[in-house]
Amino acid sequence: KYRGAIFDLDGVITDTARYHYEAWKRLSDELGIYFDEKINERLKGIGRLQSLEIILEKSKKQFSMEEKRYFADKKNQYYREMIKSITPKDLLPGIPELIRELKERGIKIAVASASRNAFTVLKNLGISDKFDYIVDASRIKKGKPHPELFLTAAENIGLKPDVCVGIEDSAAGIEAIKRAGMFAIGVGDFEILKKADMVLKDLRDTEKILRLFSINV
Ligand code: B16
Ligand code: MG
Repeated sequence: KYRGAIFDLDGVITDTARYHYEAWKRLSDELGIYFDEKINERLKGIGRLQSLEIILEKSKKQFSMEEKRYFADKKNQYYREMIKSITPKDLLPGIPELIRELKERGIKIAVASASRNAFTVLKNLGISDKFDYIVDASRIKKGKPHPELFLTAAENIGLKPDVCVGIEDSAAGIEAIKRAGMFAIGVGDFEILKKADMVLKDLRDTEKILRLFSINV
C-alpha cells in the first residue's frame, strides 16, 4: 500500500539527539540555567532558536535578541564540534538494512529534518546520496509540529501524503506526520509517542516496517 518512507534524521537515522542534548546542557550550565532530559524532550524536532526559548523559560533574566542569537550560535558550535567525528558506524541499528531493502523494492525514500546541520550529518554518515530527496530547516518556513517538512518531502518524491510513512523520535515530529496525513511510526518511548500509528523501541525489527510496504523478508 505505502510507496514512500520519510525519515527524520536526529534520533532516527543516528543518535545526534544525544549530541543536541549535550550541547544544550553545556550552554545552560554556562548560563546557570536548570536543564534536564525532561525539558530536552520538548526540544526534539524543534528548531534552534525556538529550543533556546524553551531553555530560557527557566531563567528569571530577560535576554535581547542579540544575546539569544549569540547563545544559539554557541550551542551550534558545540554541536558542530561533536558531529565532526560522526562516521558510517554511527548509523542506528536497522537503518542500513531498511535503506537497502526499501530502495531495492523501488520505494522512494526521503529525509525530513528540522536541523540546519542535516547535510553535514548525512555526509559524515556516508548516506547523503542514498535518498531521493532531503529537506531540512533551510528550505521551509514552518518547523515541526507543522507538516511542511513532511509535505515538502512527499511532493518532491512525487507521492501523495496518504501513501507515505513518516518515521520520527519526537512528539512534535509525530504530530507533523499526522497533520500531513501520513502513517506515523514512532521510535522510542511509547508514552511520548502515543499519537503515532505504530511505536517501536528501535528500528532493529525491520520486518515489521517492511511489511507496511508489502515487502516480506
Ligand atoms: P540545528 P530532526 C532537529 O532535527 C532536532 O531534533 C532538534 O533537537 C534540533 O534543535 C533541530 O533539529 C535543529 O537543529 O540546531 O542543527 O539546526 O530531529 O528534525 O532531524
Ligand atoms: Mg528527531
